[in-house]
This record gives sequence, structure tokens and C-alpha cells, in this order.
Amino acid sequence: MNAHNIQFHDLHPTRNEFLDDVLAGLSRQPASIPPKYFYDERGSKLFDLITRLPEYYPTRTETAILKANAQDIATHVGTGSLLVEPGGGSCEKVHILLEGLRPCVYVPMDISRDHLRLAAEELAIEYPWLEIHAACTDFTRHMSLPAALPEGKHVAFFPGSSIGNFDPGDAVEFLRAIAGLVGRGGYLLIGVDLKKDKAILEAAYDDSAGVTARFNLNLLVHINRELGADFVLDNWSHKALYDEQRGRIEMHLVSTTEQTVNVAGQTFRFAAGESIHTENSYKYSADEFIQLAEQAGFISDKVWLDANHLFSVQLFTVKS
Ligand code: AVI
Repeated sequence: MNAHNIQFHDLHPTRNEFLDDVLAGLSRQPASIPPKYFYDERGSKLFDLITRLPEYYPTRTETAILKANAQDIATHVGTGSLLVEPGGGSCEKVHILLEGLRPCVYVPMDISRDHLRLAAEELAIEYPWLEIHAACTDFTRHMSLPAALPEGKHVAFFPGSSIGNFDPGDAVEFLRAIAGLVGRGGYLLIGVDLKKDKAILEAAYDDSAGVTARFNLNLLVHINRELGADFVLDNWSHKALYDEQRGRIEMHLVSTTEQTVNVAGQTFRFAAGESIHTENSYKYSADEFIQLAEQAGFISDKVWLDANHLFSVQLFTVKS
């Protein structure tokens, strides 16, 4: 790698944080594990495959919205900003914005170290005029920027409806942290998946090729490898369902048999049919999401939708 316009900041969570989260999650009734641990190297690759599945409409729809409105977005936001992307591990969608926004610095932050490093290095070569500070960090815990960045208007880019993976109360907290990060005069450009027909949603999270199932099960592979656990993969199956009342997709790993699992010297019992809740993916109406963001100190500036109203890209400014 010979690009000179890139710096890498490693703030990766420790093995202890991972272990604490898994032990606490498995001790809960019902058991749950935070979805951020999906993203080891294989998990990140599987997620990239998910984004290209025919059933998984969010990525292609959001990409189309961004492409169709890149100029309008640049007109609203202006150029020369410091562009921050929490969770920007694959640096993929930002390509669409870079020419229009011409940021002075781009700061992708992601928990998946190798994935982030590779993507940032490729981006640095493709855009030699762009200064990149890639930060390997768990942005759900530490929402702070690497030191020594240039001054300037801050723009946070949070695509992919990753905000849907937070419970609404946590989403408000997270958005409040982003508002603090970008400060007065700053912007948030965010992708938000919209409420829609249950069948479309459930197919998106239980695809016919079984990629989402592999992604879900890979969480156990990650835990086995990193924490020395002994989950037997054949004893677990993937389940995704849409809870209309709560407006969320739930993903679970269901124990297919009565079994015990050992993690770092602790034993957990699972009955057949008992599950580990691995992810929520909340869906909002455009107005519901504006109300949520208002609670975090944002004001809606603009909402862009696709023709079928499957997905929204929303621009917010910080309330002064
Ligand atoms: C990253 N996140 C927005 C995805 C989602 O749609 O909630 C994660 C995912 N889980 C299963 N498929 C995709």
C-alpha cells in the first residue's frame, strides 16, 4: 500500500468487552447478543453478499436514491466538510457523494479492522486528493473522532439503515451523540428503511440462498473462535420475523435440541426451541423517524424517497 493520504487509528474493542457482552447476553432471559459482533472478517463479507441479494432491497434502493440526488445533496450540504461515517467499513456508498461533496477529510469508523483497512486503502488510491483517517472503533460505545483533524463543518453520513439496529431509545441516544459530534452548523445524512409489507420484509431477512442464515450463524463461529466457546453450529437454526406492533424485524438463533454451551468456563443451558435474540431491525415511516431525530436535537432539512417508498435518505441539521 503506497497511498500517502491515509492514516489508520486502532481503537478496536478488547476481547474482554466482547466476553463481558456475550456472558451478560447469554445470562439474560431471553438470551441475546449485540448485533455488532456479527462483523468479524467473514461476517463483514457475508453482509456484503447480503447487500447484493435480490430479496435485500435496502442497499440497492438507497444507492439509487443517493445517485439520483447526489447533486441535490451536495447543494444542501456544501463542499469542504469533514465527512464522518460511523460504520463505514466498506466505504462503498460514500463514493456516490465524494465528487459532489468534495470533503477535506473522510473519517470512516468501523469495528471490523481488516475490512476497514482494506476499503480505506482502496479509497485512498482512488481519490488521491482526499485525506482519510480510518478509525477502527466500536462507534456504538465511543463516538469520538481521532485527534488532530482539521477544523471545518462536520457532516455525519450514516447510511444503510443501521440506525434500525438500535432500539428507539438507544437510537435517540446515538443520534444525540452524533449531534454532539457534528456540532452546531453540522449535518446528518442518514438512510432509514421504511415500514412496508411483512412478506417483503421477512424475505429480505430470510433469503432463499440462505446467506442471511449463514451471517446469523457466523456469530457463533466468531464467539467460538475469539472466546473459546463450544457452540455446535448444527444445533442452531436461523429465524427472522417481522413484529408489526413494534415495527421491527427480529433475528434469532433457535436451539434445535436441548443442549449446553460452554463459554469461558460458564455453562449455559438451552431447551429445544429456545432462542438467542441476535438482532432487531426497526422500520419507520419517514415522519416517525423525523420525530425520533427531533428528540435527539436535529431538525429535518430534506427527505428523499424512491418511487416505491421502500427506503428514505434524510438530511438533518443540528437545532441551534
Ligand atoms: C446493518 N443492518 C442495517 C442490516 C439490517 O438490515 O438490519 C443488518 C442485516 N441483518 C440481516 N440482514 C441485514
